Amino acid sequence: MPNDELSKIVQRLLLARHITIFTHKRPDADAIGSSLALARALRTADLKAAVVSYDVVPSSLMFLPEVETIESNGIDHATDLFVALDIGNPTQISPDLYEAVKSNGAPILVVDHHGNNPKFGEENFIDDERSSTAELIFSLIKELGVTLDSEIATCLLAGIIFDTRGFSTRDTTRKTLRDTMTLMEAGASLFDVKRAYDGQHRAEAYRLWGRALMALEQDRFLAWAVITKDMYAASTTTHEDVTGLAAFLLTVRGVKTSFVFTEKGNGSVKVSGRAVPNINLIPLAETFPGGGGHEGAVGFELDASISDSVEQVISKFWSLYPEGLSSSRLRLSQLIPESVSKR
Ligand SMILES: [Mn+2]
Repeated sequence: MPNDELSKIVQRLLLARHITIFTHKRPDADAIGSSLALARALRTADLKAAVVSYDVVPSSLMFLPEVETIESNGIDHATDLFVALDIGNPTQISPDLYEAVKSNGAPILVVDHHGNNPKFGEENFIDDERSSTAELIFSLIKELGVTLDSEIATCLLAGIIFDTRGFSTRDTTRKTLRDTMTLMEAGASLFDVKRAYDGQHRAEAYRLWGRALMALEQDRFLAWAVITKDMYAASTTTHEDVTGLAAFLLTVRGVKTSFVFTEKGNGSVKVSGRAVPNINLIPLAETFPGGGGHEGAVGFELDASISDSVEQVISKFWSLYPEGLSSSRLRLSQLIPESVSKR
């Protein structure tokens, strides 16, 4: 029962003298929002707590209260308890950070909502039916007996809104919406957080998306796009600017699954996959190195050329998943007027 796990976690937190919270590499709003909310709640309960991230916090998350308190220069020696948040697998932790955690040696408590979590903590509060780690941290903060303030509420609401893509994922439940209402009553602004969600990308990111979308491919209910090294190099984009394109491809009419292939500097190819409810991409992701995530949102890498990667992933996809209703193959790039597609 998750509730037994929850009370064990709370007991451990109450007995700790210095708690350090960390999350996955390339942290997102759920990772950072949940961490900041928990740290503030623990401090409200007169416990000593810090958030550490060796990775840069995306500029789009700078609106989060107390984001400036996140430490990037190592773990406090006094740490006697770690909390690992939103980490579906230890491979998603920055190697330097994980080494520092292990050499410190303090126990790790895991709070997460990824279904394939190997439970790598001494205690594990994991519920893959929750939309976000923020929902779990909300339960934890209630169990701690800490009253919500607008800062905690804003951080938790950010986790919920970003991870549910604005309340549009299957795991957005009535509980998610009830939590949202409670967070709004505590002072979080749905409008401000949703504006931050919608405003994640710079113009430069959309220019890159535009180049990728010019060559968008569709086969039945599958759509994919490619970002080559050259496209990447031609702009000043970063990983942060590519995030969101795969989810955007799901908005193409009739599309149920999407992939974005990004060619990296070292020659490997990073793949982001997104799917609508009832298509579980985890089995596909797990056939490739570093593969994992949620049913509808996975990532993995291939050590192959971009065209080989596309070929491998697409053929693997059709071998694992039933075909769609329509069998007609449509290349969207053929629909783009020549004068436009040559630009
Ligand atoms: Mn999450």
